[in-house]
Amino acid sequence: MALASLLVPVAAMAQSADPERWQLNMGQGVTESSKHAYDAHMLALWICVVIGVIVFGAMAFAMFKFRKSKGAKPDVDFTHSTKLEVVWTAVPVLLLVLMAFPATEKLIAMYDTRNAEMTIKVTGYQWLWKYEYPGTQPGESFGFTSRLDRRSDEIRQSGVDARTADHPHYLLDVDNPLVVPVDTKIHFLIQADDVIHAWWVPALGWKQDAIPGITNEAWTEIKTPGIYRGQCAELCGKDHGFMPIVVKAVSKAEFAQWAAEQRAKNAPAPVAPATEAAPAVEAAAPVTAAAEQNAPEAAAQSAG
Ligand SMILES: [Cu+2]
Repeated sequence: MALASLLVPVAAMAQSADPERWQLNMGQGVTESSKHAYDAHMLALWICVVIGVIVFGAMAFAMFKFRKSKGAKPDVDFTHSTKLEVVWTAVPVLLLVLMAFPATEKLIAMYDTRNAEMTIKVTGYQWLWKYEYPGTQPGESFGFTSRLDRRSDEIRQSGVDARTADHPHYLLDVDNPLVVPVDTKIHFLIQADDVIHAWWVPALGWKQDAIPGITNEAWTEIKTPGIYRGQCAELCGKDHGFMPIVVKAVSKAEFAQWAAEQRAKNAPAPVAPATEAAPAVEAAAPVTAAAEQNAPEAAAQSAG
């Protein structure tokens, strides 16, 4: 009973996409792309299992059936078998071709960013992420930076063993998570400002390099609301391990409300009343006129 009550908060905190202790297989994730990656992985895995059973079964059978104690004699004249060589070349080629068809189809789907409903710009910095939500109207765009949470930072700099520090998401938490709506095709534009980083959230099923001077694309459509964690996946300097990614997928209504709050926060300060601004304009005018008057003189001087 006591154990059960201990486990409940842990289970409530865990998201569908979080890895479990002793998990052997890859996670299924929460998007179409991650499902595709999982399916491709399972197809390859089962083909490997069948090959493994056949090859090791044949070896075991041969070793047991034709053993020396049963009077087996080695065939010292055997050099090669053309028939066998054709078979063991053709079978792997066929298998690879068979696997290439679904893999190519999935890869094309993974890069098809058409018909996205919204765009998010991701920029990698040493060592934080910047997220921008570009809008079509003035005042609609907003953005913010997302860096390692203070608690993780304190633990890592304190020198204590992090396993004793009681932080459920040590080094996998940020101050400002990337908030996205569920059931929405989101187009990502990914780049970097200094060195190469890589934006990677396993539950989304892809990883994209963030390269200075190049804008890479990706897309996602998260089906399940939740918190999905990832990390920079490109060795980008001394704090490479301290620039986690947290994606918070919420309902469309919740996202709209959050976006409105962000826009309000990002809005420029109210314009000063006209009575105060007017003298400044008047004061600027004579200066401009004087500059114009001085201009021919200055030009003559520099020519001379
Ligand atoms: Cu990085």
